[in-house]
Order: sequence, then structure tokens, then C-alpha cells
Amino acid sequence: MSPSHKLPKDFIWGFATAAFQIEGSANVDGRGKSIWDDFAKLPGKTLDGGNGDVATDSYRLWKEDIALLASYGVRSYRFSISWSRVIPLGGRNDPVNQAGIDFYSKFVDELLAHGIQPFVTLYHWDLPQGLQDRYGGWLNKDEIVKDFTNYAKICFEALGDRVEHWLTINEPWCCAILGHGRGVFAPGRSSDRSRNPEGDSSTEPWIVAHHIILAHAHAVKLYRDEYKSTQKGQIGITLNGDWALPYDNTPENIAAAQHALDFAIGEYPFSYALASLDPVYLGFYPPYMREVLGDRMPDFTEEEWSVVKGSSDFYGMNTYTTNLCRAGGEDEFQGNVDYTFTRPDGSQLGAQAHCAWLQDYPDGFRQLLNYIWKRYKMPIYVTENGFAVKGENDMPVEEAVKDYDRIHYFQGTTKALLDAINVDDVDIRSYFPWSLLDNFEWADGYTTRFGITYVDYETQKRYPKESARFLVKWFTEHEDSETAARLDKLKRKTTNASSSTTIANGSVSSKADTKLPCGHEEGSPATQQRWGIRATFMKFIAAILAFIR
Ligand code: GBH
Repeated sequence: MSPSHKLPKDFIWGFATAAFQIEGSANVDGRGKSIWDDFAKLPGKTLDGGNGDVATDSYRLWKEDIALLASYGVRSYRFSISWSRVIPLGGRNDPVNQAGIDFYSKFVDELLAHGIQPFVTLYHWDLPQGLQDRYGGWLNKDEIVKDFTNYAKICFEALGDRVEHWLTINEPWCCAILGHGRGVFAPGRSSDRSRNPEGDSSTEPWIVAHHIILAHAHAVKLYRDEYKSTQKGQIGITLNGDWALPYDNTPENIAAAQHALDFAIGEYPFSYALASLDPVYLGFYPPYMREVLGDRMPDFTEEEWSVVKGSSDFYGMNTYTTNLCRAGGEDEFQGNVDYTFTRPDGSQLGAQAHCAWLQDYPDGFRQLLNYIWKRYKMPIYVTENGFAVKGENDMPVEEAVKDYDRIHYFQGTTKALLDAINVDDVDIRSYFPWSLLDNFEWADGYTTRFGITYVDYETQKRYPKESARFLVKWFTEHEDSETAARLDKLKRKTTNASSSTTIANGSVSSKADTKLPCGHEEGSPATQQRWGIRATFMKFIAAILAFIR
């Protein structure tokens, strides 16, 4: 049965990851350290003491991961490049590591051989440690802008003939605020001396934010000036931002919700400076920001503005939840707005995730999509959206793969996505659930699992969760049929799609009613059996339908 509403032509869907969260192999093939390598090993920085040395071992298991993606039948894969694999010390005069380039180049080739379009993030928080040590990383405008642009150039040169979608920087707000304001992310700077030995939370986040915008803009300018005409790709930035609802109907809380939103993604980005696209699209920082930050707010020169304005081909959206907003609170990084998920009557906004900041509220996703579309009139690429099931890490794998809260979340968000496209006429071009795999969840270590594939960190075996099956089926059913036919042709014909020996059924088609892979060869018998029974059942139903027709 074909759904009446479909996704638009050429819609891109797939799963997302980031280099530091999955690759491991920290000392292999000439990789230099990133700021997360040592930071994660400092006492108390990650919940479980976990670090990125092994992660999901994806640098070694890259072929298996691609076989897994292929077995899911995704059209695209969003991953990030580790800057310090490509340039171990990071700088524009430092040696380039050919082994690093070769890794990503063969990775892209293998994806394409499976008909999977690479969607590449240049920077997902893993600054080369060399640049932090040499000049303070993002705090040093002249150096970091040039070094980032140089790194981007090397990536465009090496991969741009095959990559059509580039993201410069993932969630600048996190680098600025969590890295240099709260000090909970690398490089771990803040004014709180009980937490961080150095930093100034009142100034550094805004400085860093400013420099990130500039670095992004210069990389985009370079792409447009030198590569776009031949490589024909799209390039932009991706921002985190969640929907905001007033806690109740009082005027001050209605205003607070609008403020929270404005700070996050709109008009008054004094808190989420970099999360705002206003500088990037509208070409100004709002006056309100200057009013609040005063001389703490860095400004762009005329020349800088001319590079920054219009420096994204699309709105890259990472979004997870909705916050109920109340006026007040001392937290400048949150726009002096208090967040809660508890309604005045004591009820919860939605199901609680494993992490405190996330509840399931799909209507907020639809409203956010509408808000962004009306505000910027730019095509939206949803580059992250996902849910961590409460307590999943404490469950045995057989139980963890039955991730019904995650399925419920994605049932809501996929419906919201479809309604935003077909009912509200919002121009949305992609959707990437976060994440392909359970992985290193930054300050949470490995305790929080966002994967649609379960990873057993002892054995590195992968087990598709039920949510993977739901998503694959949903996207397969909702793909526009012409697009599906065109993309199916890109797939490698052979049934022996990969040299992988560890993923069972690595070459199954994308049709969701066929079997999905199940971790490794021996897999989890329970899971394997379940897919098998379902496949048989679906075939049975299909046969009956065919007979009736
Ligand atoms: C994404 O950020 C990241 O891009 C991805 O790497 C990560 O794995 C994924 O989320 C899941 O977390 O309560 O002050 O600590 C999502 C945006 C912004 C959500 C910061 C969590 C915590 C704020 N994140 N927020 S705080």
C-alpha cells in the first residue's frame, strides 16, 4: 500500500555520525591528537571515564560500517572528517598526512560503489590539539580562520570531485558555549575554577562564536570561488536549535519562549550567538545583542560582513526536542530563560530520554521547521534528529534492540516531517537520524546510546535495533518512485556488495520487507529469527495481495 503523501523528488535520507565519536584508532596511520583525546581522559570529564581511543572502532571497521549502511538501503551517509588525521598538527604550514586523505578517499569511493551519497562535515568538534597548544585554537582569529580554510581546501581538493554536500561546522553553539563557556566540552575552558584551570565564560564564548562564523564563511567563499563551478556541490553550516513553547499563557512566559527561540536561532542570538543564522543570512548581528553584551560582543568589519552574509546554501538543522520556557533564570547561555519539561499541571511534555535535556515532542519539530522556513526562506537540510532510550545501556542487547521509545520518537518526527513538507509547504531536502551507531556520546561517555544500531563495545558487534527497521521501511515507502528508481540504479549490481565478512546479509535490498542485517555472522539469534519471521510474513501478505488483485 502506497502512502498518499510522499517525500519530494531527490529527497536525501540516511544516518549520521561524527569522526571522534566512532573512529577510534587514535594513534594509527599518522593521526595527530584532537582536543578531545586528552580532555576525555581527564578525571571527571566523561560520566563513565570513557574516551575516544577505540569508540566503535570504525576506522578499522569502515567496510563493515558501509556494508551495514548498504544493507539498510540508505541513500546517503553523513560523517565527519578528522582534521588531525588529514593534517596531524592542524596548521596551514604543517605537513599533510597522505594516509589520512587516502582513508577518506577510499571511504567515499566505497560509499559511492554502494550508491550511497557522502554528506561530509568538515568539523565536528575535534580541533587538532596542535592548534590549541600553538595559539589557543578558536580564540585566535587570524590563525584559526586561515588554518580552517586551508584544511577545507585540502578536503575539497581531495574529495570534492565526488562529494556534493558539505557542512563546514557542526553546532558552533556547542564549541562556543560548552567548550568555552560551561567548560564541559573540550577544550574545557570557563571561569569556574573548580572545573577548569583557565578561561573566561563572560567573553570567550562570544569570541569563539565570532571566529567560527568567520572560518565557516571563508571556507564557503573558497568553495564558491574555486570549486563550486566544477564540483557543483552545496555547502553550508549546521546549527543546533530546539523548539520553544511558553510554560503557560502569562505574557512574560510567552515572551520568554520567543526569546529562547530568538536566542537559539533567530533575532537575538546573544546567548546562542553562533547558533543564529542571522549574521550568515541577514548580514547583521541584532542590536539587542550589542545591548546585552555591550563591549563583550565582537563585531565584524565591513569586509568580514561581506564574506559572512549569505554564506550558507541552506539551513542545516540539528534538532532534538522542545523546551517549555519561563521568564527568569540567571543562565546567560540560555538567554536568561528557564527550561522545563513539566507542564503547570505536573504532566510531562513527552517521554523522557536517557539524557535530561531530551523529551519526545514531535509537534515541536514541525513548528520549528515552519518557523525556520518562514524566517529564512532557505531550503532546510535536517542533519540530525534522534533519541536515547532511558536505561538502554543497562539492558541486555536482546532488550535494547526493542527500542520502542525511539520508534515512537521517530514515528512522530517522520510524520511531522511529512506534514511540514506536504501540508505546510516547507522546503526540506534531507533527514538524517542520529546516529547510525551507538557511540562516544561526548561528556556522557558511553552511557547514553543514540544509535539505531546497537554496538556491543566489548566485541564491536553491531545489532540493528527495531528503530532501524522502522526508519528504513518508512523511508522506502515514502520515497518518490522516480527518485527511488534513479537511486537504485546507482547501487552496485553484485550481490556480493562488500568484502565484509562480518555483517550477515550485507547485500540485501533496501526494501524494508526483506531481511535486515544482524550484527555479525553469528549475530543475535533472537534478532535474526525475528527478521526472518517478519520477512516470511511480509512475503506471505504480498502473495495474498497479488492473488486478490
Ligand atoms: C548533537 O548535539 C551532536 O551533534 C552529536 O555529536 C551528539 O552525539 C548528539 O547531539 C546527541 O547528543 O544541558 O547544557 O549540557 C545536539 C545538541 C546541544 C544537545 C547541547 C544537548 C546539552 C546542553 N546538543 N545540549 S546542556
